Amino acid sequence: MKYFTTIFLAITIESICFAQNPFITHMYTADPSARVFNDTLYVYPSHDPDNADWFDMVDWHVFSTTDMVNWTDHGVALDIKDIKWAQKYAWAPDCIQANGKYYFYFPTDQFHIGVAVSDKATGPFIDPLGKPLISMDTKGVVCNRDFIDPGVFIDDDGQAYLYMGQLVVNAIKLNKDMISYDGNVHLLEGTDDFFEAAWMHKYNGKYYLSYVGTSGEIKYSMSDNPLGPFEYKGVILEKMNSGTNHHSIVEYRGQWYMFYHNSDLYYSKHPELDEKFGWGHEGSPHPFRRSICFDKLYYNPNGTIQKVIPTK
Ligand code: FUB
Repeated sequence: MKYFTTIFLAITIESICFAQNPFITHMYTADPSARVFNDTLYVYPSHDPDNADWFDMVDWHVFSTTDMVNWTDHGVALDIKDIKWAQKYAWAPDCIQANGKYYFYFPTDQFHIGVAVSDKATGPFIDPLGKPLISMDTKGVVCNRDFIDPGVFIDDDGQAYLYMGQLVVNAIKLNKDMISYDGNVHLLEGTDDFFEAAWMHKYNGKYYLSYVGTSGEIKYSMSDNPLGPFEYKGVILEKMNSGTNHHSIVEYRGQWYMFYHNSDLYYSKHPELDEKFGWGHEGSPHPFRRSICFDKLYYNPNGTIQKVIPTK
């Protein structure tokens, strides 16, 4: 009995300590790319406008924490109006540290991927190229839907990779300058029902390509090589109530986390149905006013990933 009471208390304390979701509540956010720079955890999400009825996002904010409880909103780090070649759709970004700078990769217009640079993790980020880094019509790219969702990864040997695309994972090897690439586009094999949101991370020498499948779950495949071929391993997170999902996986101070989004913030503010579209209750998700969440992620001894249990 004492044993079960101890387990129950441990689970209860864990749930209370991590009853943090959604963790940004003053604005709608989605597509969280979490990164650790200099012992601070930063999150680079999309920003869904308060009155959004479509993915009509115009800017990107940066958030940070050092305790996974208190979050700082550093404000707008980049605005679509400051990218002269882009028209619209400030969708899912990512950011990485290299060469003593921070490189912010972002999609626009549903078919371009750009890069902007800053001396600080929180921006402001400046577009150094004056043009996209790569686009849907670039030689070698395969994309018959949107060309979106850049996810960046730097391997232990210093080689940087950028993954992107919808329905097909396109990957490029970035040059040392992080704002150009070697000219080749690689198409990754070994996903199951890949839709979007490719995210690469490494654990115990293995490469983990996680992504959103066409049915909305977050799935993953593993390989011994960052360009594959990969082997499908399973589902990490079941479909959320937000229509889309988009995640990242990161280690911070010895604990692994998965970041993702749902529509719980909208539900908490609007228990009634949205008159125009009928969104606003559990069975009818609001796809354009999303909220970012995180939960702990655990590996099995053989390196496979345990399913993440979303906390409220
Ligand atoms: O936020 C706009 C789009 O929705 C993202 O690019 C996708 O990953 C999905 O979350």
